[in-house]
Amino acid sequence: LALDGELRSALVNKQFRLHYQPKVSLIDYGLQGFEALLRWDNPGQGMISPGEFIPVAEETGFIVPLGDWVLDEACRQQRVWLDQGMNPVPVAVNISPRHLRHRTADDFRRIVDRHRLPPELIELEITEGAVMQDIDHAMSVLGALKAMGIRVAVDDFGTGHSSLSYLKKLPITTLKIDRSFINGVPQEREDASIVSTIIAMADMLGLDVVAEGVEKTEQANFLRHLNCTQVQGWLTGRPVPADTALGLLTKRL
Ligand code: G
Ligand code: G
Ligand code: NA
Ligand code: MN
Repeated sequence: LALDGELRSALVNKQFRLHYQPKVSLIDYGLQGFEALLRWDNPGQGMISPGEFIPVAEETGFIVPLGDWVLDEACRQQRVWLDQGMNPVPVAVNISPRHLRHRTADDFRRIVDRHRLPPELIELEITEGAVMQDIDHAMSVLGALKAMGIRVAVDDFGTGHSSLSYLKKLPITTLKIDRSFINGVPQEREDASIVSTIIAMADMLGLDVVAEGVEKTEQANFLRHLNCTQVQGWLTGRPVPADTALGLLTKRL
């Protein structure tokens, strides 16, 4: 594939960037964390969205070095913010299914350690589908990550048919409710029921819950009513470059 070669050159030529989208508290709108989102700053075509190249990278295997770069870059940025005296919040990176299959918890840990970061300041977002694809590997990697203190979120929750018996055993810290459900809230009765059930279940399992794709005030109000603690979406902040994200952080006292 021609695109695979272009992606490999883009990595060598330092054309990838991370943007950071805030996760905020529904209680006081305070900053709770960032999700790092990949962008390709293509000299001819401008910023290219990962939706256009992640599937190819996943297919060719380039996602493994690219995913390592994403984690390394997020850790490097987190270290810069700490050194600037900022009050830290966890930074989450997306780990694709193939990347997860090809790496161990120690591989991820080495990258975090290279930047001398407290592990709880890094979170890995793993899709429900990736976990279910290879349950045994996922269980062992997530278990080891949890023992190290690295946070783990299940992304796009509700779309990947995970069995509740696995969910109970999965060593994770957070559920992220897929934005397809948030989209219909509060009008669509089915979506409202699903969202309220996921929030109640997360609470019973002792997990944090983040609602993704929140665009409207009515959605935030509905979620607050259900005691959902965190939201991420255009309502509370779009993905922004690191220098803009810095403005959302506060200085340590
Ligand atoms: O930002 P945007 O909506 O264009 O992202 C499209 C998709 O790409 C989303 O599903 C998002 O999770 C995924 N994505 C964004 N950044 C990364 C990344 O660094 N690694 C992986 N594996 N997926 C990413
Ligand atoms: O698959 P994942 O959940 O990681 O997807 C994250 C993607 O969702 C990001 O690329 C981001 O650009 C996009 N996104 C974030 N907030 C919103 C939102 O409020 N509405 C929509 N439509 N997309 C969003
Ligand atoms: Na994600
Ligand atoms: Mn998601």
